[in-house]
Amino acid sequence: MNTDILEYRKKLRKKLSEARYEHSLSVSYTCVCLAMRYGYPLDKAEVAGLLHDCAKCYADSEFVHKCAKHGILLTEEEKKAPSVIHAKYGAWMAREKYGIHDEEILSAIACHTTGKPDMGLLDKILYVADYIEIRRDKAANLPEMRRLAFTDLDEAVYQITRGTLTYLESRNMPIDSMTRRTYEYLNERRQKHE
Ligand code: DGI
Ligand code: FE
Ligand code: FE
Repeated sequence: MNTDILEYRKKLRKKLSEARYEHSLSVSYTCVCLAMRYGYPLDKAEVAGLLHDCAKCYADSEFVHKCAKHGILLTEEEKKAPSVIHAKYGAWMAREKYGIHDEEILSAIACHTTGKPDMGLLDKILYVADYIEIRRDKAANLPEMRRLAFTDLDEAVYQITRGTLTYLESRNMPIDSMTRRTYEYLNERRQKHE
C-alpha cells in the first residue's frame, strides 16, 4: 500500500470543499481505470487524478497575485481567463506542497484544463477523466464520451476539446490560446489520418 496517497488525501480533504474533494477522488479512480485500459502506471495515474484540482482551495481572483508572489509567469490571456490558472498553480502546489517531483504527473496537472499540443498518455488520461468522472452531470454528451474514453482515448480528447471551445465561444468567454492550440493541433492531426 502506498502510504503517500493516504497522506495526500488527508491533506487535500482539509483544504477542499466536500464536493471538490469528492470530485478529486472520483477523477483519481477514473484515471486508474483509464490507466488499466491504456497501460499506464496505476499509482501515478491515481496521484495525478487526486491532486489535479489541489489549487481549487483558492478563488480564481487570488491566482494572479499568488503567481506573482511565487515567480510563476502568466500570459496576458491567462490573466483574462483566470479559471485556467488553477491548473498551472496546482502543478506548482503539487511540487512545493505535496512533494511531487514526477514530471509526467506535474505536466498532467498543469495542462488538465486547457490541454496542450502533443499531450502524453497521462496528460490525456487526466484530461478525459476530469470530464467523464461519475459526479459530472452537466454535458449532454457524457454517455458518449464515457464510452469513447475506453474505446478511443485520442478521439475522446479531441471531442472534449472541441466541445469546450464551442461552449466558451457560445458564451463569449475569454479563450486561452493554449485551449485553441490544443484543438487546432488535434484537428490537423485528425485530418492527416483521415
Ligand atoms: O476544475 P474543474 O471544474 O474540474 O474543470 P477544468 O479544470 O477542466 O476547468 C474548468 C473550466 O475551465 C471548464 O468549464 C472549461 C474551462 N476552460 C477550459 N479552457 C478555457 C476555459 N475557460 C476559459 N475562460 N478559457 C479557456 O481557454
Ligand atoms: Fe480543474
Ligand atoms: Fe477537476
